Amino acid sequence: MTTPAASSPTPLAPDAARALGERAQALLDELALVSDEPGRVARTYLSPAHARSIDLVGAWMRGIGLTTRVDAVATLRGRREADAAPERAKTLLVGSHIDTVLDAGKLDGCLGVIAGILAVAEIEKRGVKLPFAVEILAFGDEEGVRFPTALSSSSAATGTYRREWLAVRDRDGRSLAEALADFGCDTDAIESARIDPAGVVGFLELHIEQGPLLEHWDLPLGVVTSIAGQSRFSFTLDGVAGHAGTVPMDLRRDALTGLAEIALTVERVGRQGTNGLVATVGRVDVKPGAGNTVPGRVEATLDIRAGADAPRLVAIDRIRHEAERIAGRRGLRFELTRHIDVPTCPMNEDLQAAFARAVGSLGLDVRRLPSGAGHDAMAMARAFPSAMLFVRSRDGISHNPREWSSPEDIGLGVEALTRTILDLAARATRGAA
Ligand code: HGY
Ligand code: MN
Ligand code: MN
Repeated sequence: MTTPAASSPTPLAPDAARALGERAQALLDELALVSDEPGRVARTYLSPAHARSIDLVGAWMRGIGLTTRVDAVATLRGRREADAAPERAKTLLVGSHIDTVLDAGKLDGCLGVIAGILAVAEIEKRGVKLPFAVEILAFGDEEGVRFPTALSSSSAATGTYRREWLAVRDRDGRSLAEALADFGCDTDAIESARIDPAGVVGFLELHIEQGPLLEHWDLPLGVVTSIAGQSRFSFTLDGVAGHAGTVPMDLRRDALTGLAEIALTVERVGRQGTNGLVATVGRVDVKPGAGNTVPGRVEATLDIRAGADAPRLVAIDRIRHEAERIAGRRGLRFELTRHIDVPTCPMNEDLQAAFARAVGSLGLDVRRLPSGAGHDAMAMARAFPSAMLFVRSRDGISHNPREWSSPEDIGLGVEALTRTILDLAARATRGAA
């Protein structure tokens, strides 16, 4: 659905959009250098790079006058008090995540945090008084790369943290509880990270689209209608390791060839699904991993998403059933463990409308689109009105160092976020009048 631009827009001049976007890109470039691995962006939850990113982004927040703190699950929070009656004012939450996938781009998550900082700086520069506080949240565990959790830090903000997550382990065998303690977090204080919904206006997240639609429509921005539900699993296949030179083909119980048949089944089920169903085997560890040994064990991941819950749940059952049949035929033991089940999440209509007004005020047509990628807004929507605005991704690429958005599009995204905050402030002020 496309809504035409506002009748009397106040577009941002291209050079102003570019300048604003270049300011954001400079910060994104600096943050991208904070990595756990040389030569590529890899910043996982509670890692040394995560700690350094908190220092860097926290300094940027304090540099624009925010007070900062790190909560019990290592979320960095930067707060600007309301200009009127701060003691009883509500809070508008703005933010995204600063953890990354491995060999990541520079924008996924980080753009939403940096855009929040630049938006508050713009509001200060324009001298506009706000009737609510603004709190910028930099979540540390959206991607779920190090631990088989996801959205754990934004879940803590909404009081939906699951304490069983504390027992999950990373690939080095370190538990989440141990990693939080190593980071200086108090796992007994996790409940203190919860934000009381009674005091919250809502949650706004600016994020790259990570897909091809805005580019296809030749639009810089788009308002998100809903976020695809997702289910994430790990699974193992156990056969028998053997000598690659002596075990005849018909006597093998090869875990890797079993995995291969299951991975092709996952792809086929994904292709046959509806509502944008996607199914992915993203990581495979082959044991013992020697070239002259028939693989005896495989540990892998399974990620299934769709724009509606029913097709996703049907696909899970089909994949489970077919994988069990393949494993049985091949003499393999198949074990599937579910780690994440997040239902399809509609975005708040009023906040969508606020984003739409801001985009329209820039003289841009307003297109609405679903998100296939997961976001912290899915967790935040459990407790607060939440909405997202997408910035066009070149070639729709993300989770890849080639991830890129133009400075003009980024600048328009920051300006749209700024105008959305101002729109909500004006409405809150009128409402209070
Ligand atoms: O996997 C996702 O959808 C997100 O990038 N964490
Ligand atoms: Mn993201
Ligand atoms: Mn991501």
